[in-house]
Amino acid sequence: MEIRTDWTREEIATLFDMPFGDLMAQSMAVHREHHKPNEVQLCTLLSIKTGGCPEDCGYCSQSVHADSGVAATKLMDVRQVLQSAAQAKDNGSQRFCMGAAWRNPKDRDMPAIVEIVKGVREMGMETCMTLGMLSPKQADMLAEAGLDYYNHNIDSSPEYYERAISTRKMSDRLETLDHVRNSGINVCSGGIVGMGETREDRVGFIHTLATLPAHPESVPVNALVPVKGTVLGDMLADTPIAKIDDIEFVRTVAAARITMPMSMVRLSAGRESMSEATQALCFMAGANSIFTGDKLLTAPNAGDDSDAALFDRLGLTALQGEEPLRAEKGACKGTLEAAE
Ligand code: SAM
Ligand code: DTB
Ligand code: SF4
Repeated sequence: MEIRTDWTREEIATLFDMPFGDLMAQSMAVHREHHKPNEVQLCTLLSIKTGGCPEDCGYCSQSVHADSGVAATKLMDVRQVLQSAAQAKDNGSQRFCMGAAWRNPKDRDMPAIVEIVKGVREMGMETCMTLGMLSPKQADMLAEAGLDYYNHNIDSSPEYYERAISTRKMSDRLETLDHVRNSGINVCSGGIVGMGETREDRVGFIHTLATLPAHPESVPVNALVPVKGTVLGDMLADTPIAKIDDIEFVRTVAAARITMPMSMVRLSAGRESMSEATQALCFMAGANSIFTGDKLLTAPNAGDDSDAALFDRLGLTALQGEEPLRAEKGACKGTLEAAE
């Protein structure tokens, strides 16, 4: 099957409009062709610098513009981060993802960040960081330290983006993704569903990702965790649009799987309030990665006990340490032959 980066919005809208059973059959077929269908990657998330972020993302508890009660911290001590990473490894995590509530890292932060990447890699886990916007030089420093993935979400359609965030543009986001790609680090980019956006926006969101010059190796699909004191959390609490319809969420996962066949699709934030049946549909539709543990960055996560029980009931197992899909192999670009 050809890996395409020339999807049109119309084609993606057609996927969203399909009878649900037909859409599931198609996404399951694509998933089974390219991935082990019953294996799910386990990732652990750690907030290494929480709160006090100058950006005004309407969904985020860590923005200084939100009144969410999240206290701002300094960058965590390197040793403390490495201790958490060791614990994650013991719990079976394959990837350690670290997030910082920054608009961008300052150059003075880089030595500690580099030390963290090297330390976690030495433990034999894949490393992922999300630190905000990067300069080409910072991306190169992270690549040289051995960072496997950089997470930087496009979050929604270009049209909806500026309704959710005013302090930066979608083009800033795409520029950082370019720097990451050029440095040779694998790209992790996805977004949030359930912010009050329309289906057209969800189509535009998938279209933007699926028409990047190369697909992101990881695509996190978050369901909005509505946090009190954030613009979107409060808006959703006060209006009847409320939570995203479960079937529409599964359709978004299926569209990601079909249009970006080689990518890991991560069922990210929002699982804590998602039924087991909906999560099962997401895995069937092609999601093959989750965050484990009972906390995301600031919000609660499903938790290891409930995940173990769910995996048992669904016959899912943890994906075991495979080589990361390196960007230079071109696995998510061009035809499948290019990946071999
Ligand atoms: N500051 C960095 C940035 O924005 O890229 C890194 C951390 S930021 C918290 C990472 C991602 O988490 C965001 O891009 C967004 O997709 C997701 N996120 C943040 N708050 C969320 C919420 N309340 N519900 C769902 N996803 C959320
Ligand atoms: C992503 O797409 N989801 C993760 C990760 N990238 C860094 C973050 C989810 C954050 C959920 C809200 C919170 O914990 O504050
Ligand atoms: Fe800052 Fe990232 Fe939260 Fe936006 S999503 S306010 S950039 S921490």
